[in-house]
Amino acid sequence: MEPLTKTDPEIAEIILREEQRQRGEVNLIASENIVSDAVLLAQGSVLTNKYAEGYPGRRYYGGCEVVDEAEELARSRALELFGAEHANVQSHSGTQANIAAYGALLSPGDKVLAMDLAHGGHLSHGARVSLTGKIYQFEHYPVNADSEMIDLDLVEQLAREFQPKLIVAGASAYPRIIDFAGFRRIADEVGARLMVDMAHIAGLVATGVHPSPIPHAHVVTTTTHKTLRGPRSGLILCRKKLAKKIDSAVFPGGQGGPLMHLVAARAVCFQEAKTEAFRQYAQKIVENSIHLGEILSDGGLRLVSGGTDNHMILADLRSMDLTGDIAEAALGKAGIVVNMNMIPYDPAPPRRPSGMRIGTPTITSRGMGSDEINLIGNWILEILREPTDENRIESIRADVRELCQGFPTRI
Ligand code: DSN
Repeated sequence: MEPLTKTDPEIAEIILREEQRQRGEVNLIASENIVSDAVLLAQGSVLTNKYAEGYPGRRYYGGCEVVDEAEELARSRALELFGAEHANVQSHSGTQANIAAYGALLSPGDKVLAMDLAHGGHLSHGARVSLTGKIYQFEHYPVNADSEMIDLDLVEQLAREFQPKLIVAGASAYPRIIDFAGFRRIADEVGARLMVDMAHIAGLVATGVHPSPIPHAHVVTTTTHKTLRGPRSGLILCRKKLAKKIDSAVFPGGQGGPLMHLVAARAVCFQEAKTEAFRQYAQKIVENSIHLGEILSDGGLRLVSGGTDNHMILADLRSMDLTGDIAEAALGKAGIVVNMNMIPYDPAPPRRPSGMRIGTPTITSRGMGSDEINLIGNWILEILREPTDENRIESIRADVRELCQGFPTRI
């Protein structure tokens, strides 16, 4: 930190304060995690100095022979970890990966069927405000109104009517197992390809804690920083016969030079995710999530779909006469960080939605388990019952700080 403190004390101080914030709060943002020092080191390394447009052995710059090795390692480790045929490790983010996958599989104006953003999908799955929704013709499937789960009969019916060229499975706010084999059956029936965006569950997939989409999908995209606990970046896995199209859609199709420090950090993350310790970690994420869901549900908070099978819980705050913005702010004051979220068939607007999303990847990385989940669950319930009780919130804030002291954020 010293060179940074000397050159730029303002940014150094911001980084230190952010580290303190992360250390002193219970982070329940479902899409976040904390990376290992090994990932941090690779990410903050001199590899950031290198331009390497192209792919290993076929670059547009000299001096790439060393970083080539990093990319080859990242690619081969990704293949081994997920059992895929081809990996592209250059997408800067999940959205970039999705844009590249569409570019490889579709022409502008082609039809795509994906999950509705308001039902748990993602902006880059064809939301009107996203470039993806402007370039391609998207139709969206909702979840079943009663079960609040993906209804493959409904997906099939929509697919038959709409005749998409591509079906997208995957979500950013969906707490249940996704049946990728079922999606593939529907794709085959209507002559579409299947793309799976497994960004949220990649760490669970890598460890067998969630069924893998790899045997079923033509293309799988993901981020590497959520349950997979790697650097902030994207990854595309595909069948060999699509390799050239995918690689060309990433570079030069949508990006210039890859960020080689992040390519190396991905390699580190894939290495870590292969271990038995990581498998146990992924298992524990889900155990913690189920346990937290039970406490909240027993305390009167309605869980969308009735529970969870993965790392996240989607809660319907109408069961406590609250909206997401109010809950997020009240919990935030106590150092419990969540995000407000739409719930399926939400009658409320996105800035004041009826739900909140809660995830356990970060607290599980910090080593929290059953005892801590009991405390956190009960604090959440207390705050949701009395979100304006500033005294109680302040005293819970102190308890949160004390709890956090025992659980490091550097791993
Ligand atoms: N914004 C991420 C999430 O929170 O799920 C997805 O890109």
